[in-house]
Amino acid sequence: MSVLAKSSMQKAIDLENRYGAHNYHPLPVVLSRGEGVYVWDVDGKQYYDFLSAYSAVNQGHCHPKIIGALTEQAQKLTLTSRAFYNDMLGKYEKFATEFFGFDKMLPMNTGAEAVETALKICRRWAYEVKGIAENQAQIVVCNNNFHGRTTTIVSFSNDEVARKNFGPYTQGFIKVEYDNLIALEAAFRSNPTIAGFLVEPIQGEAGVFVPSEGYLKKAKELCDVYNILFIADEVQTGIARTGRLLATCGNCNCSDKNCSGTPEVKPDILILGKALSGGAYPVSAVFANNSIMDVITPGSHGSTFGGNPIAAAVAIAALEVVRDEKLAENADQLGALFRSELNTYIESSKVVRLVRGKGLLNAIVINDTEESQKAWNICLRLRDHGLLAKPTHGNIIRFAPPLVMNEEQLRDCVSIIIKTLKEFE
Ligand code: IF1
Repeated sequence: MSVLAKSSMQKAIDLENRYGAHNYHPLPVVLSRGEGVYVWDVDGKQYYDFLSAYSAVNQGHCHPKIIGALTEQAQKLTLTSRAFYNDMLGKYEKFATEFFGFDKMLPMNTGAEAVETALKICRRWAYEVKGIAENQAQIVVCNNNFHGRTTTIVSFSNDEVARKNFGPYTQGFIKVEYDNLIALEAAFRSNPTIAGFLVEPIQGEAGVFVPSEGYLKKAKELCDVYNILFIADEVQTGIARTGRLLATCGNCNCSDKNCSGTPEVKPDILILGKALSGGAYPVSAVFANNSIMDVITPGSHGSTFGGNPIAAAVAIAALEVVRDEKLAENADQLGALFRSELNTYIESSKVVRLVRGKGLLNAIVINDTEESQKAWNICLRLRDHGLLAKPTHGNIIRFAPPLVMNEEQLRDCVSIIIKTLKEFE
């Protein structure tokens, strides 16, 4: 290669810049392969993946069982649409509803679509079951929420970057402060047309904000008192990420040893995406019991790809991996180790204010302003040292590795992170 020739990394970046819409600002690294907790760039350099595609790759990159199910199904039947039955969807629906402990599910593809689906189910339920007058139903959401990118979802976002100039906005949403039961009850009490409460069990984009102990449980109790549906968006927190099968961990029939004893909350509507496929395919779903899900009738909702045979085969395999490899338990143990090791470092750190999170969904807060470049610069150095993470806001770095990590790898990662932070002290 001549000295003037561009690196293959720069070529790949140039192509995206030239031909792709500029809706992202990626870290400058170009990946071409992944396996387990590792990814490799086009020059063959190996990294620990500490983003896991925003918690979609909980089962690790290219898990052989999931890829096996994908390729096997891809050679038999890929898509029928829902105009006909296929021989995989029913199997998947039985498996997944038993796995999470609900009567029924509605399969979609992306997280945002599943959120939209939940909102539609909730509104129908408001009119047809709760008896709210036509077009009056309100859904309560939280400040600093992140639920996706559709026009309705950005309508109730308060992130100006995600929302600005995408109006006119969808009506029917009331915002309350997250982790504030007084504000929640005040909203419920003052408005008889509220049909649902949509909430992230941990706010991811807001900076891995874990609510106070008991918040979700009490919020669900309030929902029961006011006959309001508790809608849990577990697109990011679900599927073992936070050390439990679900962060709300209702009394699902899962084999998670942490789950059976102390169920926290059973949502009325559960939204899953991302790791439902282990990152191999876009698969999302909404779960509810019959009294709610039966408001959906033929023609009222759907999707060409939702519930396709590949998605069904991939999702069954992805959930079996979570169960068989005890990923919730592993995330719980490694997460505790991660926070304890970082807390020890933080005691004498000027750069890091705190570490917070649950299971393997964690973040550190950098001692600088939200507008500062420090978190970004730290991520660049982490990359140089073989670990990929991304800032959320200017001063928060999210750490969410695949859950198939082992203790030795985690300790290696902690030492990379601490070594890097020391360069900024
Ligand atoms: C992007 C964040 C993570 C989600 C919850 C629904 C969706 C998401 C709780 C929509 C998606 C993503 C999408 C990604 C960035 C990302 C993200 F930083 F914005 F907040 F994960 F932390 N509910 N989260 O977190 O799912 O339609 O994307 O499949 O660039 O938008 P989707």
